Amino acid sequence: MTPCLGWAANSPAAEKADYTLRIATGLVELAPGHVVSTTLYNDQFPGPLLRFSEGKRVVVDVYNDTYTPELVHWHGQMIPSDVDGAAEEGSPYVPPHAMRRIAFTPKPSGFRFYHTHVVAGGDLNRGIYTGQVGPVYIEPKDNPGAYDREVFLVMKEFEPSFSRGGDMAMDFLAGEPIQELKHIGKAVDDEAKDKTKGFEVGYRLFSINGKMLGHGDPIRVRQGERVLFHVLNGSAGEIRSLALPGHHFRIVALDGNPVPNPTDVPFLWLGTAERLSAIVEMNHPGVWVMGDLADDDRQNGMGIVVEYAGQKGKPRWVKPKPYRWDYSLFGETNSAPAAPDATIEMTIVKHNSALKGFNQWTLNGEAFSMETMKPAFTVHEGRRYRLKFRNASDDIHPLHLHRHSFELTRIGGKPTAGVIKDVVMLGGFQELEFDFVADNPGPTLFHCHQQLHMDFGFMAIFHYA
Ligand SMILES: [Cu+2]
Repeated sequence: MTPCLGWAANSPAAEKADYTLRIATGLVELAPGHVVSTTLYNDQFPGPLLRFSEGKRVVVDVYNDTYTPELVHWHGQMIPSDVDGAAEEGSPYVPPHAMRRIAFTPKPSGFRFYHTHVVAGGDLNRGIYTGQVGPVYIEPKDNPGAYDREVFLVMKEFEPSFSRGGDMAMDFLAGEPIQELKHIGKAVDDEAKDKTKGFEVGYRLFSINGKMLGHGDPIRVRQGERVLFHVLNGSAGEIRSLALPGHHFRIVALDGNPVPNPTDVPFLWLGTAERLSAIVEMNHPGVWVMGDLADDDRQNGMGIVVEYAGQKGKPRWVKPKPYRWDYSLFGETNSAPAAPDATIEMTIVKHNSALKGFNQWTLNGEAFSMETMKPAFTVHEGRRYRLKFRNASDDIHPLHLHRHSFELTRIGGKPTAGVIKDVVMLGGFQELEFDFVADNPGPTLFHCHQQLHMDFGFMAIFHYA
């Protein structure tokens, strides 16, 4: 018999909760002239940093003080479906003005996070458009600790609105577009009745740890210090970059999982919901803007000041030279991944403006239906599956698999091994392959983490036979 690790109840049991999360509307003072009203965890943004210990069971009471049902998803953890926090997997909602107690055994160790998992659709006051995002750190059983201290950074936009067309960076991923995928995309565009592009979401205000650039405390460092940054892209749909002029980032973990080949990069790229852990050796004294490469976004708040001890003056920004973000850099150089037992192919297609001005997304010709929640794929426990994604759209998709980690096996046209993640960016008109082992029975959601994509078709359920 499988031990039951997760359980849920509507009334508090005799046991005391280890953590309490309270979902309610509140204010975030991003800067003195910019106080936003949104839904928060424990009246703060980001939500409190929850430090769990790997393998030590936790009890969390989730209070919902709003008027709508909510869900807290434990992103990147291998826990049962009923506590994972996705309605599509059968997790119960936390009803309005009610409490739900959940318990689970956190794993694996590393940098994870929690966030709401409700459908926002066209409502920009729902889902991850709100402030319902918080970091989780699961302490490993043993910690190598080759750094002096840790700093957690949550990158997040506020004040969303719809527009036609976006301005997101699209050409920074390694690999080239595939002609056949371009042809599929073009054929779909040509057949569409509506030729206009669907809505995209833009933002007015940007922040790191809930403060616009220049308005929070600077990160104060000393020369020679090694700082381990844990960076989370807590956006509902934006891709973020982060540079610290004159410094390199040594990538040590992706989505909380140590990489086989820690490598220096000039700056970071993070798709929606991705996490990066990187060590920066503070060897270039000054007062610096650590910020996003997108000038508008940085000027509207997406940055934080790094100040060396004894240094004064206006924070300086220097735009770094562009380079291609290549996940395979961090992978094994001399070994191949294990062979899969089966391969599942998914072709991703965008139907411009097909749903009242919103783009509709299909996987192998089918848009996910919230009404039927029909599982799309069946897996057998213990088997290894290779998922092959073919993106017939020009958008970058941060692909996310719940309750399992996956190993990248091919990306940007290159084979790789050993990079373990739970979100990965798939480039426009590109292909990508990852493997996962079906080792956590229960309904398992797969979706694009771009809220606008997942809400309009880009989801599927894996069901264990
Ligand atoms: Cu997407």
